[in-house]
Amino acid sequence: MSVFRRRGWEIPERRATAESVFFRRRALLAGLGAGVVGAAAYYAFGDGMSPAAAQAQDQAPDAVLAGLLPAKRNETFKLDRGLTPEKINGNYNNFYEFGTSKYVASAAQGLKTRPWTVKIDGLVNNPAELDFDDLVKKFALEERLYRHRCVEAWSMTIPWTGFALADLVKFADPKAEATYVRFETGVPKAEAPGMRVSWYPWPYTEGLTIAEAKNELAFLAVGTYGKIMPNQHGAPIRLAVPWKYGFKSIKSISRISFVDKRPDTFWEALQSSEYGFWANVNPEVPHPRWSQAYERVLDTGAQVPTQIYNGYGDYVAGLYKDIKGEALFM
Ligand SMILES: Nc1nc2c(c(=O)[nH]1)N[C@H]1C(S)=C(S)[C@@H](COP(=O)(O)O)O[C@H]1N2
Ligand SMILES: [Mo]
Repeated sequence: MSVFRRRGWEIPERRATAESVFFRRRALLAGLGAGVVGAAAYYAFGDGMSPAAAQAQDQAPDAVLAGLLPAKRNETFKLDRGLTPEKINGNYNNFYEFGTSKYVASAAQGLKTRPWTVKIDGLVNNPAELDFDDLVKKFALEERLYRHRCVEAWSMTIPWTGFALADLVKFADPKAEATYVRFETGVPKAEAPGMRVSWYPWPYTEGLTIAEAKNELAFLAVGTYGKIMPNQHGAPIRLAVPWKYGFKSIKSISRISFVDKRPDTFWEALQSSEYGFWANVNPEVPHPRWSQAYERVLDTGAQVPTQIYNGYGDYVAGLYKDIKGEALFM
């Protein structure tokens, strides 16, 4: 367990991530050096939970989900490398609501994931507001081994347990006018020290086209390594769209809206010249500040060539063949 959480700008340079560099630059630009320290003086988190709430959380474990796990592996999805060890993946995360470093696992334990409501709304015939435990019972859970490629050029492999986003789209029964799906993170500010940093466009949001959402690769994950998903990976429910850069895979979702306009996304709102709506992985299109040709594999540290669509072109390349004049790879 990490007891000492460094602030982004204290990370040794070899570990500093592109996103933390960006964070620091924003702080300087905003002239908020002192404010950043203030905003980051949240390390004594945990003060927000009343004894009653803490007790309620103890008494409301993830019993429903636990009863559905482990789910059978869907062998369709093969990896070209080994699985990243659970301990490595669970201690190297990106979850800005809990801070900008990669060591947010212990801060994320302050997130209460029960009760948790997921709202399905917008241009659908079947709007719903479902308790997570009711939602998860409606769908057939399976395990899939996926690669994950962060825009910062590190990657992992992970066994997700969850269900196809396409199944939820079917359940929502979108109207013909619905062309996009918008996702919103439901982490409350009181439980998320990182959200005190006020210049980020909270809440974290993401979006897909309807066609992307119906693609068989798009997955809603509720578990990892055959178990209930740890908070730091985005409990109780997060997206996994492995052909896109990692920031598209939004965590701790509380609202899924079917809309007729391209939704704003957190990273695009923050820096549209660097992080776009499409964000499909492509080794030949560099990020404005670094190459995307290679990726550092978590655990082994090996530098391996990145693949177009992160190796999932057979599934998704067809989605983009008729789209012209769009920045599909940033
Ligand atoms: N709500 C929310 N979702 C998020 C993020 C975040 O900061 N907040 N970070 C994204 C990024 S950049 C990555 S690489 C992945 C990391 O997932 P992991 O921590 O499970 O590896 O989550 C994505 N989803
Ligand atoms: Mo990322």
